[in-house]
Amino acid sequence: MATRKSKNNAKSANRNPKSLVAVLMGSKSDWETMRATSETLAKFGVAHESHVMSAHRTPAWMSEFSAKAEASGIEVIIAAAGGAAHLAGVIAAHTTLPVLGVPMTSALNGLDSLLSTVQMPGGIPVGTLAIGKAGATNAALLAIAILANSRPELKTKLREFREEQEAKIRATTLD
Ligand code: RP5
Repeated sequence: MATRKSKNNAKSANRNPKSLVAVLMGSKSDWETMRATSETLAKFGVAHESHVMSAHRTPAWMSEFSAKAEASGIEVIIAAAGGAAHLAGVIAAHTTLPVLGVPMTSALNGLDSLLSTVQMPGGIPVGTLAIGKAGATNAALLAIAILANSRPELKTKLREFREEQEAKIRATTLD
């Protein structure tokens, strides 16, 4: 018990009191993909924190973190998992904050992760993004869009980002 407590305290030290978004993932193996979430949030200047946190390997910590997230200033939780991907759904059960799920690629090419994340029974929503890196990037953009409802500066940055994408496509030439 003492060991578990000291581990949790060590994890608490990694908390950023300014975080608006928590990026959680079931395994370090998800980080290669979820780095895109963190990088996108950073590009928009959104304070966030990323943790490996598992619904089945650290259930107590996951429950505590998600139950206390809102009180600690978090406004959106992004949860990524692969396989029998219950992380986002279980987190959503502990909070009324918006929870965005990102299905990781897996032994079944992410289809198991997608269905496990997206098929929440009515009542406890998880906004589910695409499998893999596209979903990781879009989870950050959707979190930013949620935050932008009350932050005009973020809305401006989002509009500029859309304009950049449009300019790139319009400038595209083919051989
Ligand atoms: C899930 O199982 C994780 O989210 C990860 O996508 C998958 C495999 O985990 P590892 O075996 O790589 O730790 O819990």
